[in-house]
Amino acid sequence: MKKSDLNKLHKASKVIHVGGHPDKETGAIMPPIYQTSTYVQESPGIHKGYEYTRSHNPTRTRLEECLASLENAKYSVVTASGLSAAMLVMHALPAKSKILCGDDVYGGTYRLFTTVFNDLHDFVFIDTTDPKVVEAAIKEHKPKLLWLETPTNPLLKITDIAKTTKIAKAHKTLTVVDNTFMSPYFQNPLDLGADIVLHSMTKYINGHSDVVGGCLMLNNKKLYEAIWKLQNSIGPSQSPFDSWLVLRGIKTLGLRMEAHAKNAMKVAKYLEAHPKVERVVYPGLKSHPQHKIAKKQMSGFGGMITFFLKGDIKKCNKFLSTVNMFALAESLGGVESLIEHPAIMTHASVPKEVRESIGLTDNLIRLSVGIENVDDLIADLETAFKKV
Ligand code: P1T
Repeated sequence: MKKSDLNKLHKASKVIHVGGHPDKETGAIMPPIYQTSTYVQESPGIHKGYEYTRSHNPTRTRLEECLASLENAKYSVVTASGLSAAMLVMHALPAKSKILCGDDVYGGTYRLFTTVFNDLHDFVFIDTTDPKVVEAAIKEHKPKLLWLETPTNPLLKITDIAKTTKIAKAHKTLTVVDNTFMSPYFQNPLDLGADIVLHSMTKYINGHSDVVGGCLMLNNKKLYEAIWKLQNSIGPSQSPFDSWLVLRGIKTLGLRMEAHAKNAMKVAKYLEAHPKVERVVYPGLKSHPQHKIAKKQMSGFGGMITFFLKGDIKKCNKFLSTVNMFALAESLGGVESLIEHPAIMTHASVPKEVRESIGLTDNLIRLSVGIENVDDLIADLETAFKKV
């Protein structure tokens, strides 16, 4: 198929056909893993577009094409992890840039910004769910960049991407959206005005908890070239085998996301009705403070649920070590269900007083609802509730 025709396909077809063309040399329907570090040149500088795998690799190129088409982007850079994708964005900014960042982001992102890049840039953390707060902060700080995670990890707060990027654009502030929790299947921030979309491919995009990877998608050629040069100079490129695994995993993205969302809605409703639960946060519930915005900018509500157990950290520990089918582990977005305690696990690098100021308390439990039979998942939670 022609590239222009491929881009017109629905997402469920794009994940299979963009970057999924048969191998030209052999007709192999599955992409070869170009497990090579270098490429033979005809004469110095004359080659087939590939010189060295840190710079480019044909297996990774296929994945980049697929991802770009899913986010309606012209360009895509596939990296060795979600955090190395974030690192490239940080290096692409002039030193001493002011950066406004959402106050609830993945703990590793918070650690990257407040430790590794703290001397290079100047970070201000704000609640991005209120456009008025964003506008006031942009006017006060005149930032180069606004960093949004929506929904956030782990509080699932939602920022109105269209409204917020409009404000940022009016002040010449670039916006990055970490779209990991929605995957490109349920949300496309570039269409809503964002300049860069970031994903941890470790999560839904790969979907099988067997790869660490990240990616950036964007439409600005100059910015893309700057980011690609950084990737080539610093070296956090994804290995051909890992790119191949993601190409394999991404084929079922649509099916998986629909199943995650369907299960999560049932689990969220079950939790909301449970007497031992203080509060449930799921974008699909009417009780979610930004449910209307979620409906407007997302085509599904995803598979992540956060809930507050009635009781203290001891009760949480008991609950977390009693569940069986929900595996107690960091990460999310795989076919299997996971459960974790952000204060002790994924967000331990966020100081306790900062966690508590944003409502990330010790009785908060995060679920990544998998695609198993939902009755089995609910039965597992019920057994654990009976023990606390
Ligand atoms: O783990 P890595 O591929 O480097 O991605 C980092 C990252 C970036 N953005 C978001 C929203 C994330 O959730 C993550 C990684 N998160 C976990 C490992 C976790 O359990 O929340």
